[in-house]
Amino acid sequence: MKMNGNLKSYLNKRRSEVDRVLESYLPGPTCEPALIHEAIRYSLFAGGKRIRPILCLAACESVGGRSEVALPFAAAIELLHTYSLVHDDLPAMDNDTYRRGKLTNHKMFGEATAILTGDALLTAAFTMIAEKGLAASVSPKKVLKIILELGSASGSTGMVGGQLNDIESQGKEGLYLEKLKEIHTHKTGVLIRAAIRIGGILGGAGPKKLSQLTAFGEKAGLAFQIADDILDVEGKEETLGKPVGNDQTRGKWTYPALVGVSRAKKEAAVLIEEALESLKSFGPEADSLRHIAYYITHREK
Ligand code: GRG
Repeated sequence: MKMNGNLKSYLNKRRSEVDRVLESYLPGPTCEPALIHEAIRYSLFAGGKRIRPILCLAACESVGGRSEVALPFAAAIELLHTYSLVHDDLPAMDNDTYRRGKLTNHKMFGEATAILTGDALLTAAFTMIAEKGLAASVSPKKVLKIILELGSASGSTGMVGGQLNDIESQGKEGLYLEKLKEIHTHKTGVLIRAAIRIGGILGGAGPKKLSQLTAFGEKAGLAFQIADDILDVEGKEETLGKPVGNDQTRGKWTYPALVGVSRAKKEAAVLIEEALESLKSFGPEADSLRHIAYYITHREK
């Protein structure tokens, strides 16, 4: 199914806003040491969808907030996400050659530089939040909340823990759905949920709205990874910017491996329905968020 024109232009507009903020925040490619800044920019501006920052902005709008306020914080989430991709591609992890249609960071710059690129991106995410938080009209308490959200989502009990379980489970017997859900939720879902919660916090959500956004983020985050699993089976290499079929070759635990593509699609669709249900008390300000939920399971990359 094709994306509708309004959603496409919303995503394009938001993506260029995020890119503009990142472009002006980061040291230029000739700033010393030039190699690290070139390597950071290489992976960051390789054509990612910017879905996490866009979800953050849409969540901010959904509770009546102004997306300009959330923009620098949303952009910082992309720095952290790009670190995870650069490290995920390393020889010690997935050992990938292509990402976002280009050679992976370590293939381009060498392993040591790629490790440092990831480290620098992760550090820059928190530096950017602190720096932009100081400059913005956001209260220090909110800035601390954002740091807490992002730190706990990406650390050992969040994304890093999920990544470890993903690696440990590869090629192992005894695959079962609850375990797979747990891996997917931690590896991918928690950062997506954090992006949405951060948007909600910046938009001024009260406890009830924030917990509804959290429920939305949990469902949408898991659906995002199921869709990623399906794209590895059914996607097109030239659209995805990386080879397909990698998960199967590596003996990864995925939804299609466990329940088949058709049931995986149904599970993802049910999760999106449930995610949308969490937003039922939200007004039309949440329409962008609703449309992005639809996009999660209908995207081609
Ligand atoms: C701490 C050494 C160390 C490594 C961390 C945590 C981690 C490595 C990697 C994260 C795991 C990961 C890559 C999960 C997959 C999530 C996923 C679906 C990534 C692709 O995201 P998209 O589709 O990609 O948003 P673009 O390119 O559009 O940004």
